[in-house]
Amino acid sequence: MAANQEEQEQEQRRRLLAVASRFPLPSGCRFSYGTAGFRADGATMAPAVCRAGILAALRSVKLAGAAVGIVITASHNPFGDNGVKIADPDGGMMAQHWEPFADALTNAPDPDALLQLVLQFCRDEGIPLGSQHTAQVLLGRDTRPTGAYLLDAALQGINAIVGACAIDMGILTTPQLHWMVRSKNKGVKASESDYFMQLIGSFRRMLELVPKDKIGGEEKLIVDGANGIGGVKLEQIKAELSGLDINVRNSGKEGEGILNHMCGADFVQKERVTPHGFSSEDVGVRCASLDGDADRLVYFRLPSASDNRVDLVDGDKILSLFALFIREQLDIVNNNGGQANKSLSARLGIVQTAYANGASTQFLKSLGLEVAFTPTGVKYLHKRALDYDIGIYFEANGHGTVVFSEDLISQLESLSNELASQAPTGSAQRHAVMRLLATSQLINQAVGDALSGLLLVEAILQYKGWSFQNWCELYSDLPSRQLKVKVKDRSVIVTTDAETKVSQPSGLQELIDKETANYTHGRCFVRPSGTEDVVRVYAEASTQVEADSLAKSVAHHVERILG
Ligand code: 16G
Ligand code: MG
Repeated sequence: MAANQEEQEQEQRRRLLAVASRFPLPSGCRFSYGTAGFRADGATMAPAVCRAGILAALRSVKLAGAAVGIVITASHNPFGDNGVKIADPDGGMMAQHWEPFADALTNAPDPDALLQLVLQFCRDEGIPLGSQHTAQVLLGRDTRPTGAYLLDAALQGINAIVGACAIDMGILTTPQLHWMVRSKNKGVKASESDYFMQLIGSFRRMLELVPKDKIGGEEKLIVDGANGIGGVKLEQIKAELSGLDINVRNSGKEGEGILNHMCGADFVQKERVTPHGFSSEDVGVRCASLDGDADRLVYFRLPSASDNRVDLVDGDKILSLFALFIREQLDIVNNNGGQANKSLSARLGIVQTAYANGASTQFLKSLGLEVAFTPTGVKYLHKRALDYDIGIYFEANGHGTVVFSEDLISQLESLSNELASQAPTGSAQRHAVMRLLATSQLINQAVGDALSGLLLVEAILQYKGWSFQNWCELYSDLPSRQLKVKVKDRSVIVTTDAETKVSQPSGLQELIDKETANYTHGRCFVRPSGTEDVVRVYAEASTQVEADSLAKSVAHHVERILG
């Protein structure tokens, strides 16, 4: 072994031991890389965040120096919590097969155990530790008070890997950081102003393509920013968005309220009431709500001044609007009144989870669309959506996006060029192609992004000349109920078929089937939560009373069997 290489390996060991002793794991502390990374009380997170820094740098070394991302946020969770998750070079979630190592690394009890784990893992994975290599990690954090201190822990973790370079991208929404990682690895401009320019520019192009007879709809929109980073960013870009009058509430400014407290997409979707900062003066106005790190989006409207209950448009209905629009554009491209001489072969697919309201699935199927199901969690939905030329996925909670295959984008680009020379015959077709291209630019294809999703919703509503009411009327949600059951050990429940069936403990699925059979349009499933120590029960039926009663009786069975 060359003397230089040996020195570097020693240096590598020394750095890992040193950083691990600076961030000891408090005794009794255990972290698990769940559906959304590591999450806990912000004050206890430094050891986990430091180790996530080591992990991200190793991931980048493994992937030949491609940029990897770290986001420090606890999303919709309370202000005192914090968390960390890693973005892979394509801007998506870290590959799942690294999660067991993430857990082991984070729970390594002492510096020597940590060093041995890293060395063993690097041998197993063929990671050239300590020799000539590079690694780069982009970091972003939200507005939480523990953010700066945790950022420092992450930087120390990254710098513990020889050759790694950390780039602090600042205070960002989660999807901005994912977008930057993706862009950087594609070799395109990846700064925050590039992100803003892409959103603003493609939104403008979408509005330019609105048919003239549709112009002049409901331009006013009130946005609940959850007192988080999404509100701050929206304030920054709203002046540049002509054709839309946005008023941001819970914008994160001093004195407006507490992050995620009585506001935000999670609150509105679960409680179905207006967030803090809204009043009877807002009756009838179209409103949207972001979560604390702006990767979830829901819409709502206050129908009457007599109470604060809202009409909710959740992720399922956002998905339905996107699917309808994209399907329509593809039809124009391929049909164009029978005159089409160029056509596009595009497989359009929808991905949902068991939480999707049954009425939305039925609506999508009635459009002739293929609907696939995956377990809960963005990493599963996103991966499945990549199987299509255009894959649209959403969770009911408002997290989702649209992904386009590279092949389809190049087909669209060449079709757009060809049709340009055939105007005016090709113009309707060409406009549809341009709308699809603008959509692929406007939507954040790395991950669900409330800001880009909101602009796409607004552009589509204007294109269709639709009011909020028209959108609500796409279909009527089936009444549903969600319950949580506290049990001794939630891992006893094992599910299959995208969480729609229980395979263990035996006998439970038969009981669920028996209860469900008592209700018209009854549907019910149970699953262990990935983020809380509870079992979740979801039930749907044709009336609210029936949905409540189905959920309650199944929850009783779960309680009795798992105690
Ligand atoms: C996390 C997931 C979200 C999922 C939720 C389910 C990401 C980025 N977030 O927030 O997709 O809906 O967990 O929580 O993947 P649960 O397992 O407690 O029901
Ligand atoms: Mg979030």
